[in-house]
Amino acid sequence: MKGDSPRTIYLRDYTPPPFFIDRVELRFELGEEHTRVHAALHLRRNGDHREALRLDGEQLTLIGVRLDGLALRAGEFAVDAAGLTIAGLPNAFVLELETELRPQDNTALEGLYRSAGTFCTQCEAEGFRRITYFLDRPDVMAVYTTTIIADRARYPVLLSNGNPVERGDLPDGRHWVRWEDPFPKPCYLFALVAGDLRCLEGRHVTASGREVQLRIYVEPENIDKCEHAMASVKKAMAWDERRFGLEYDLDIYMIVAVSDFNMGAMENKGLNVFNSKFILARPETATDIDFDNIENVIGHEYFHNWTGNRITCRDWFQLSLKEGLTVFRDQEFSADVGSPALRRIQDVRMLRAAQFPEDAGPMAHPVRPDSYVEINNFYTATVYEKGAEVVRMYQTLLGRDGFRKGMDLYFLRHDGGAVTTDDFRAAMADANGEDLDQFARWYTQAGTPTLDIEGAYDGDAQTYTLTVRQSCPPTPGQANKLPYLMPLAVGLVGGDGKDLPLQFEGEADPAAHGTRVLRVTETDQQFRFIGVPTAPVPSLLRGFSAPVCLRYPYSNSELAFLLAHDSDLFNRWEAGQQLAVRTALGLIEDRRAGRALHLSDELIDAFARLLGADLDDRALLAESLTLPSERYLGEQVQSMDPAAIHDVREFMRTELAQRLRERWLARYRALASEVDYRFTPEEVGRRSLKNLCLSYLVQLGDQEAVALCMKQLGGADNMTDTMAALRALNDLERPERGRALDDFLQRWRHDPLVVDKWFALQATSKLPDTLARVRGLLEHEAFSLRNPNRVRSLLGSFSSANPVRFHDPSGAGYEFMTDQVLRLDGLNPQVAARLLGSLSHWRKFEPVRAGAMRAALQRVLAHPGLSKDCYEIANKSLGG
Ligand code: B3K
Ligand code: ZN
Repeated sequence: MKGDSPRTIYLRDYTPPPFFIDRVELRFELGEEHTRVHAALHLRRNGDHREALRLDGEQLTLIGVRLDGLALRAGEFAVDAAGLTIAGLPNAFVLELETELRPQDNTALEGLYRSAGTFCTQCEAEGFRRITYFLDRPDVMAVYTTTIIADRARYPVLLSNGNPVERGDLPDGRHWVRWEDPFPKPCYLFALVAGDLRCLEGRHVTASGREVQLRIYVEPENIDKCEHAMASVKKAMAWDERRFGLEYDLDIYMIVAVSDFNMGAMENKGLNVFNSKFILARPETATDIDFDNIENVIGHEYFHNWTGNRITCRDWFQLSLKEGLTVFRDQEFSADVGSPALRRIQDVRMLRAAQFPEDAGPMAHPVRPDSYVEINNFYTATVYEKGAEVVRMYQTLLGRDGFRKGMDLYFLRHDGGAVTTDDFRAAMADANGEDLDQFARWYTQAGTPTLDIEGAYDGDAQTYTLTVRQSCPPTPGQANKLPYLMPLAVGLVGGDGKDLPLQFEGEADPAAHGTRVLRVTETDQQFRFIGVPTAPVPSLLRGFSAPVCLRYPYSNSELAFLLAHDSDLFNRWEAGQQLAVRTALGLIEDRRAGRALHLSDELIDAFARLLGADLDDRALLAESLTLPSERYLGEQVQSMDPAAIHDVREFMRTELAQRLRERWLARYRALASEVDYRFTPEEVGRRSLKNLCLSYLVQLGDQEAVALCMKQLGGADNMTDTMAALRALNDLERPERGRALDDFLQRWRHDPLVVDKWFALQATSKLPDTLARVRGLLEHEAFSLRNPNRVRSLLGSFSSANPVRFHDPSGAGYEFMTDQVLRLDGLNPQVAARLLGSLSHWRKFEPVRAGAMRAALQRVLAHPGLSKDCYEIANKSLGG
């Protein structure tokens, strides 16, 4: 970093905008060399202050400024690298700005840029200031009219937010279209797209009978890959009407898929722009997971129309107001249209893999952060996934109906506004007559709380007492935490495996058998149940009712019991995971002490029982038979040695494979099917269990298992089975591996999303020479640092999904990644900063690796011209 350190922005400094912009008229002249933007901003002073107007603007060439029609001269305004200042303005006026841009050189993919031949925009969080000078903050909301002028042949499709109102041709071969968006919006929701695109059309009739045109725009060769996306849009629209009474509000809903995109997708009003990865799918090119992700991301962006667009954030500290809430909504959507337990398990896996480490590391921040250097660094698992857990807790505390009442009041009060997480909490509290003041700590305190629970049965009194203690570790800048208000869902499981009645002292009747939500508010609290006939096994934190770490002194046999009987399917899965974690930690200790490794019968018996039982939910069964990830296991130890964790997990898999070989094989054979691909929960479950069996079988590396893989590879009519076979081969040092990868590339080299899979496979191979191969792949003709998907598939997969190779004790993986981060930082700081995040947890590692990671971070920090994105990650990781 050279010069001054970038400035920190604080929530406590928030002040309302000194000016409002009520109306914006934009005219874009898109060109191959230069793009001209003409903006007419209708401004109004907020209050009677005399402050100068300060507009944000970056990387713009200013051509001219006019005030109420009159051109301003050089001395009448001041321009610097971050914006434009004009003093002595009237109270209401029209400011016209002419700027020039070079979208073709925009490699940061913020503002207006080009992806393949298409012009597109990404304005959240602060990209609009790269289009024109503006009050680039979400609490400034305006109505927009946008005219796009471009060459008719190259750019037949010209799109912006709202409805098309006029169009025409120009004599020079160009044409133009004018769009009007009647809904006031912050500039981060502005979007423009111009290109040669094909469109899949559909329609949706809302519950109240309005017809909405649905249009998915893609590059011509992808038009046959949009059916699933279209079906997902319709499903999402109908669900939001059913569950929340929310209808779409414009006549057209458009989605555009582009191949160069920094993240997943963007909810621009009426014109969502998507990473093509979350739109394009055919069974031959996309896996079940891809199909599932498409449905979720489409749901997510669509749901933003109400939670994000109609009601937006006052400032970027409130990001979770829209993101946490919208993630919660997309989780509920896919739970309702699929399997609730499955989705919950997947979400909790993800929370523990990504958010818990974040909360325990140097970047830990509250769901509502109180400061940032670069807001793009705060689109985090904490703001999104923990934020969703916080919203879920309202629902668990208030009940589904109470939560819906809170949502209704939130829309009633704030539709059209830019508000805060406190406003959301107030709506939930007021609609239910509840005091939720203490709940605010979920927004202000960082760190993952721990619940230490003990249970005591008194056979004479027939009571069962739970003692619950909560604590939360210190995080950067927050040494002491106050107790949280949290819902603790519990059940008591009797000896016969059935739930016992749950009755508190002083209650006339027992509540129905099943689950009760306890309200935890104190550091130390007791809950006594009466009328408990036999000593129960407690089932705690059912459905993962709060985002905490739970500690309860279960015996292994109690865990096995819950795994077999718990009526709460989430906790059934969780019991198996805890049994596996415990086993793994014991083995890690044995390995460290030089003892021979031996896998206990308890885990093998539990797996054998699972494999024997014919549960009809095969997807859930596959989840239960999947060991906790290396990353999650790593979080459970003090001084992490990724090689030890890898060896132990592999040892467990090999033992399970060997000891249960016949069962895996029988299941695999029974699940193989000749029917054509269908994306239904049953079929997805069948494939996931079948492919898990295959992965265990291949763990043994024998000829028979390899033959099964080759057969599956040869016969597969879908990418799910193809990838499963390739993934199984991918860790084997055998000639079949190389041949299969070559054939795969040969067959799919024309399809970028499939080529991404080819890169990712190689980056995640456990073979010892993986780093050398990854290095070699940087030179592959299909690799480009300019395409974020490609970068994520090669470099992101290597650093985040291949711990044993990335964390090579030599430090070579860190050196390599540092070089790539610094190269990328000059092109695309946002994506570079994400990659750099793989080094930030250095303190968690054993001393040799920790030292090498730290040195790598120091090298980044010392780099001349470092972006503020990477500066913030490196600096905070080092404790600055
Ligand atoms: N709101 C966008 C994320 C924008 C990220 C900017 N760096 C996508 C989403 O959460 O729906
Ligand atoms: Zn979102």
